[in-house]
Amino acid sequence: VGGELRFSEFFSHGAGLTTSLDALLHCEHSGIQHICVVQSPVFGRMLLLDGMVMLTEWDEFIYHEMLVHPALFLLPFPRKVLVIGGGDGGTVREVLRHPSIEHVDLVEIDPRVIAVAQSYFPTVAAGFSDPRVHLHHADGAEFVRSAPSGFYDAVFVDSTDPTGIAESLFGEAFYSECQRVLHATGVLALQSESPLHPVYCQTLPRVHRLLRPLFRHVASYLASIPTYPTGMWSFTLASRHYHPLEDFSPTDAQQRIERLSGKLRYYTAELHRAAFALPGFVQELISEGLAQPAP
Ligand code: AG3
Repeated sequence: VGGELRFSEFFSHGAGLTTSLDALLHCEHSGIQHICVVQSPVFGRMLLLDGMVMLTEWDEFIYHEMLVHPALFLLPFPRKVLVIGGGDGGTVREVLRHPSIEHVDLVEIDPRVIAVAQSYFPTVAAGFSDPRVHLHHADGAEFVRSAPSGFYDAVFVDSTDPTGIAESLFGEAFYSECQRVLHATGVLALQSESPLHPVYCQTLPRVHRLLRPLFRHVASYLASIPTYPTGMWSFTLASRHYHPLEDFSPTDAQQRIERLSGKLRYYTAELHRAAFALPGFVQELISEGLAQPAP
């Protein structure tokens, strides 16, 4: 329609997400990637990196709560956390809700993402001013290589898709460094793309193949994130010590949820268990991937 602003992200052959836009608020090339902020009538402000939706004001709570809380409620007393990527601050915001947290390292390769999030998404980037948070402008894969062994209780990988700058964050060497920097009872949680995506559905089985030799327990769970490609999103949790369901106490989690700072909108103690129940095709995707020889 004449002059109307629109945004689309296609995951395949013209299939994907489209919205009209009220405004284009910010656009730049940071030297690493295109960073844009647009305003949509339903999704609110949207953060786009190279034309891909990283978050929207409307549904970011789902992604950030589900990346963080299944792992942190599995740990009885999480204190030290590493976040790789996540320059918008949403993951850090969720981590800081837990009163036991003492130290958070955030490693973001593109400082412009942090700056743009601070100006346009103040409620998402809220945690950056907290004294427990330490920002590092570095490549995540390089940062973990030089981090001390056994230091972190939890590591979160809040990456973009497994291509370009984020590719190393889906590799064997990176995962083995993540395991090394984690305490023996620590937990790794990462976003593992959509099991319905025509190309990136292979990320989930690949992640299992790479993590199984490193961690005793590896399990994935799902959440619906309507503004991400296909709307169905997977996360994967790995630990040498804790089983994501057998070692999870819903009554303990419920008591801790009541003591969190702020109110959760998606994650509940019941949902923790429910999210790990995988549809048949996702179970098959993972087990077929495990049957294949390592790439
Ligand atoms: N991490 C990006 C998820 C991948 C979305 N992919 C896409 N739109 N093609 C989100 C960062 C939020 N902290």
